[in-house]
Amino acid sequence: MATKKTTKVAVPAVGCAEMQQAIIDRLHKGLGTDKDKANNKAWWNATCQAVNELVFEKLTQTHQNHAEKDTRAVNYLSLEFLMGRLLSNNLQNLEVFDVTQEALKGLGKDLYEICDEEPDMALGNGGLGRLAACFIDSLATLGYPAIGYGIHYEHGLFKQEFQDGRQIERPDTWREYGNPWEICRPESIQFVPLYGYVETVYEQGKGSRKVWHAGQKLKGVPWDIPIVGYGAKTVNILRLWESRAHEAFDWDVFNAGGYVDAQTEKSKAETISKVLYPNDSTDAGKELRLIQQYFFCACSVKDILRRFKRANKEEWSLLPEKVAIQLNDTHPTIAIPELMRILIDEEGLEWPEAWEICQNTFAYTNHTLLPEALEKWSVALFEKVLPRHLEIIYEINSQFLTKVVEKKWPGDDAKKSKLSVIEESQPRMVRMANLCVITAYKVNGVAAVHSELVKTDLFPEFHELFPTKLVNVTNGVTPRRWLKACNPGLATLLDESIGDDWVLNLDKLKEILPKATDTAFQKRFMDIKKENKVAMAKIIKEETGVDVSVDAIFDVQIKRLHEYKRQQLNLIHILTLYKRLLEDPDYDMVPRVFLFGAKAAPSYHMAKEIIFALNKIADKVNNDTRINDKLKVVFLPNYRVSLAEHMFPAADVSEQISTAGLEASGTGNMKFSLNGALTIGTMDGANIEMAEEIGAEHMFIFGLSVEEVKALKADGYNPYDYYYKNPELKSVLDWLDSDFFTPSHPGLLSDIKRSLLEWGDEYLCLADYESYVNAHQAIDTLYRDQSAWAEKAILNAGAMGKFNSDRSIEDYATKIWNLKKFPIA
Ligand code: 26V
Repeated sequence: MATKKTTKVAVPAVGCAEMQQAIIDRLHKGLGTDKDKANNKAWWNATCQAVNELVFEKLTQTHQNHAEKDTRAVNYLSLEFLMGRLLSNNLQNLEVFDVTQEALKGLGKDLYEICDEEPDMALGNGGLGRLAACFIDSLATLGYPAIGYGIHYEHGLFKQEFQDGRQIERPDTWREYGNPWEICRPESIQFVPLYGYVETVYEQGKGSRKVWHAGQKLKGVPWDIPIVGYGAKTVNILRLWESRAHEAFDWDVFNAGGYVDAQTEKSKAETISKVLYPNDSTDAGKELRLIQQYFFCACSVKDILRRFKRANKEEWSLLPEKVAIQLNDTHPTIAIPELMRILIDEEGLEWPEAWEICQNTFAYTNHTLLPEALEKWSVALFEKVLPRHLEIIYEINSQFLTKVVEKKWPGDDAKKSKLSVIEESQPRMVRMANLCVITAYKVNGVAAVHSELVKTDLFPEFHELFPTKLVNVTNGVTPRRWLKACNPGLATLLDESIGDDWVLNLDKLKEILPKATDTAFQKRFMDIKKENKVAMAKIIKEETGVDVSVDAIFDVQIKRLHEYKRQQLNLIHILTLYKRLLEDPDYDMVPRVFLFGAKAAPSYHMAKEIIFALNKIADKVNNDTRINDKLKVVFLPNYRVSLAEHMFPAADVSEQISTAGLEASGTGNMKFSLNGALTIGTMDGANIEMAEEIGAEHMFIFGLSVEEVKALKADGYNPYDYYYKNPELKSVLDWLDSDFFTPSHPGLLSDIKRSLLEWGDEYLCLADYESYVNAHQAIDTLYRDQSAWAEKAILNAGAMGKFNSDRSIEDYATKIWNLKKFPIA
């Protein structure tokens, strides 16, 4: 095979001996231990500290560079940053991975084992949080001035265990023993008012002004996590706020003899940043979650304004030139009335000027069309917790309805009530998405089809009012983590074949397309996949005790558990295969391993039932000697970023099977293809754009399109039509009522059948079933021809250039942020 010379040799900032010395030094001077006594955790900690010495220098340089040039920066406000582990990523991005591996090897340590000691930073639920993490990697890599703002949760997303197949949630304790990556910045502490009342103060000659007398104050302590761009030309920060009690308040109570009361106040205050909400469930906690949102927005806005004032004094009209604030979903919407409040109540601006500034500062990303996912807060709760903000929201709304809506649709009360920030329901509610769309200068969806649906279905009237406001920025993933770091075998093959600059320019991957039919390249590609499957099989054995053959097709569905993502459709297909095997032991199929990873929101009953059913089916299938190991089902517990890093590279088949129109984008779909898996998927979210890039003929596309879904729903969908028409479907659904999978407990899996029949099958699983089964048959047929399979796998990976988060960030920078690069070197 012709190999290309690498275009760039990474020049490590340190040599092997130097790195060894740095690690040993940190063991001695940082941790008070030595190489003979230290356990792997201590080695991990010492290695992180050694890496930090390189990081902090770059961090300071970046900071000075941005301050000197008074650069425009983007502030990415997000309740979630699903970072995963940082050591291996930082080593990669500093281009010292190999040298550190060598250094540790010389000290008798394996770098991969050391990296495995790191707890995941699981400060997010799923796609939205991981996207934020990919974006801050890309922002730093591209040299853009940017800060990520979020919450320093004490407990990230819960740890998932299974007990008798059922999900049990345990607290996540990622920083129980400290975290070497974070730096506390007491010099940038902020104070956040809450509760209380608003007084209107009249001043002679000046008119009136509002004074908010808060009933409580929280202290926000910032923790900075350096974000190292690839090549280390920029190190930005992720600033996470931790809530503490305001000492002054504590001391008053304390001095009055109320030590115990003071402790209660303290622990109440600390509750605010205690735990990440599993926010994809409908009954997310109310008051605490609102306070969380306000707490982090208030700290962040104050921090942004402090920096602005340092460079620009009180030239407030310059704010939109210097500052862009991106709202990651509606969760940080409260930053809008907070900025208005500060400009008007504290800085003395008049309403029109403050409103102009706000409208030119905020942009908002929508991540879902699901109506139940659009945030609303009761007016009464707002009034209690944030009385001044409610007044401001009323005023924004009133001006919008009278000046904008009334002008466009005079006398049309229906339009007003639909577009109003206040929903006149019982109880009255504040609609956060409406406030975002009214204020933001740009609103974006996250994939082409999603952004179109935002215009046509979600906000059609807003689109009429503001025809240039709604735009698309298709999501992407960072190739540093999701290819270079997690799949070193494939990364090396790429380096050797097309040079190593694909890491920064993923479009380069298309240079492998001509090699798709090259048998030697195919063999290397498939050998790497096999090695990754061997590694995954080992993890499966360790985690679940199940033996799987690496000659089987690894068919993987990893994502949050939600009915719209349709893990239950995958389940009924598995039952179909199992039934065929039981009815005909010679049934001809390529052995298949179905792998799942998913957490269900703790209060989401059906999602938990689906996990339970899959685990019960797995028990039965994996121990059934009649089927000759042709079928295995494995549900890996505690799906998380670090597990995903093993699963994407080992997958043959990627399940992207949401009901068309419901998955805003998906980003796992991109990670799979990038690592050479073939997609079985609906024409939904980013799958559609992937099909454009790859060629739909190199994917297994099935099911109803967005238009067909709409038409079927409009016609009145009846799942029984499909149940009675397809005897195989009927028999697998009826199977769920038996005690076959839950011996002597019939009916334990019946809710799944009920949801698909009696309860109306909201997500159209039965309508798509036949087409899904056929697509799986096509997978089976293709896999028998390993060369044809390899060809398609290579065509998939080679076509992923577009789905680089660097491209997404360049799109944001040009279409929304108007941001310039300022790398330090
Ligand atoms: C929230 C809720 C809350 C109420 C119950 C149902 C439900 C379902 C989903 C959600 C999550 C909404 C926000 C979100 O995580 N969206 C994801 O964002 C990803 C990054 O843009 C995108 O790839 C996923 O398609 C999208 O689901």
